[in-house]
Amino acid sequence: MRWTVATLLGSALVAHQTLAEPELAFTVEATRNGVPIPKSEIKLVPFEFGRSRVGPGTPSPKPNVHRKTRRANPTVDSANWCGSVSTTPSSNQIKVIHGTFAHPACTKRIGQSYPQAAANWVGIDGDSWPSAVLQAGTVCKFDNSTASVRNEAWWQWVPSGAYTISSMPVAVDDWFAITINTTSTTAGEVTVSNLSQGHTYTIKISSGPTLARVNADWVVERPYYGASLAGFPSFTDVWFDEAWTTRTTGSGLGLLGAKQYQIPGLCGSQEWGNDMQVSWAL
Ligand SMILES: *[C@@H]1O[C@H](CO)[C@@H](O)[C@H](O)[C@H]1NC(C)=O
Ligand SMILES: *[C@@H]1O[C@H](CO)[C@@H](O)[C@H](O)[C@H]1NC(C)=O
Ligand SMILES: CC(=O)N[C@H]1CO[C@H](CO)[C@@H](O)[C@@H]1O
Repeated sequence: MRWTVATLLGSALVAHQTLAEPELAFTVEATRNGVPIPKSEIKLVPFEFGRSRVGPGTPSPKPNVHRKTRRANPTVDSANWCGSVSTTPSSNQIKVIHGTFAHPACTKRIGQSYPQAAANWVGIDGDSWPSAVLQAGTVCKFDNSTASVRNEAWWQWVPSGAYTISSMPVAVDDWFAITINTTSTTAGEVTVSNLSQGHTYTIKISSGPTLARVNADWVVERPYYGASLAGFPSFTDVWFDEAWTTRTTGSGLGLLGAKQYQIPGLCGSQEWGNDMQVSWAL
């Protein structure tokens, strides 16, 4: 199955009037326990994320007293990202990034507006390279004050629109593995797997917005819907494990010493060796 901006993004374009939609061409394959899922059963739908690059924030002048850092990582406040970013020089780019996490249980947060959403993802760029982000993960959403939670898998190559992988069911505590394997700054393969159940979706993108491949991201995000930030729900701690990258030369990047983004009053993260905990209570 093959979609292009012209065929699939028609409705997304309406929701993303503030964003240019560069050419995005991709195909999708899926398996369950190694057996191909028929193309007729593979469903992706545009999802109204706005942008996922990191929002405005200022460097924290001093450590947040509420953040029980195991390591003395640099911290930065953000409007929308909670988690870790490791950065590599442009002379030694990231090729593959990987991470695992369990999809959290989300609950509506009193005092936050609707929709509320929290997105857990692994991705490349969006920090020191703000022009593009290639990312994939899961999200919990409360559409409005009466709707119950929806848990979904998704991927996005910002600034193109996001896609919900609506045929991939997601349940609380399901373990997900994300691998993004770029073959160039404009092409790559995104793999989203529910480890125990054996669902694997592979999205092969032959053309996307240009990455710099300098930021490795493991993030829980307060997404934008159109131009507005979603409300941010509460969620059980998200632990990113098996965090690694490969690079053009030498060893890859992990979480050690990574910059920690936090959303003041809404969530924080801390590194524990090469694992990272994101908590709404930090
Ligand atoms: C909120 O949810 C209710 C019930 O599901 C629905 O009827 C209504 O249209 C929704 N409102 C908005 C603004 O999405
Ligand atoms: C990434 O893709 C390349 C080229 O297809 C392949 O040789 C390599 O094994 C892949 N790496 C991972 C970690 O999937
Ligand atoms: C949707 C789906 O297939 N979910 C499965 C993911 O893996 C867990 C085990 O961790 C299963 O319980 C889920 O059914």
